Amino acid sequence: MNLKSFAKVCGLAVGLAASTSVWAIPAATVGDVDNFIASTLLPNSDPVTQENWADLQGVGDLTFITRIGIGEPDEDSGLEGTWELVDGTDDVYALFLEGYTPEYFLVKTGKNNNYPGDFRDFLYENIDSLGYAVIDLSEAGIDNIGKISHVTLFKGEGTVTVSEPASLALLGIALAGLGASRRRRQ
Ligand SMILES: [Ca+2]
Repeated sequence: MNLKSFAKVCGLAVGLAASTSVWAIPAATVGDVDNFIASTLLPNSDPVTQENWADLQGVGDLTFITRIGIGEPDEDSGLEGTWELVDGTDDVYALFLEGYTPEYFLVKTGKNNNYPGDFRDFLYENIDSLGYAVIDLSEAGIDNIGKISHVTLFKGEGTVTVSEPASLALLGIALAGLGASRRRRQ
């Protein structure tokens, strides 16, 4: 075998390895299946369009965080992820959310021919392990995992994060102020 054909065989081997991009991951690592909320067919995949629709699904006012590309990096965030089959299942998949812990996420797919309506936008509430999106394909009506193009992450409405020490300090300042104003009045 000459060098050129050896390089070709190597290239083929790398290509095969890359195409089997689904690996099994333990359920204990990724947590429970996240709550499927609603699906639709949006006119485009703009995050603003997605957020406006998500806001109407009874989950409060969501805020766009970022987007993770599947199979290729997202053009804006540069983030890329891979779905992994959850051990012991045949259609539950998990995606590591690149260190983000969103309360909600939207899965954007290509055509879903096997399901009525051909919905391509699927909204989930993120539960249990917030670092992973875990979805049941048949529950939502997604033909196969390879059809997912990207996942959009959202912050929930009730997540104004004030830490305990900070809120106690604020309460302390407020009480001190109240005390001071009472003393001035006397
Ligand atoms: Ca989760």
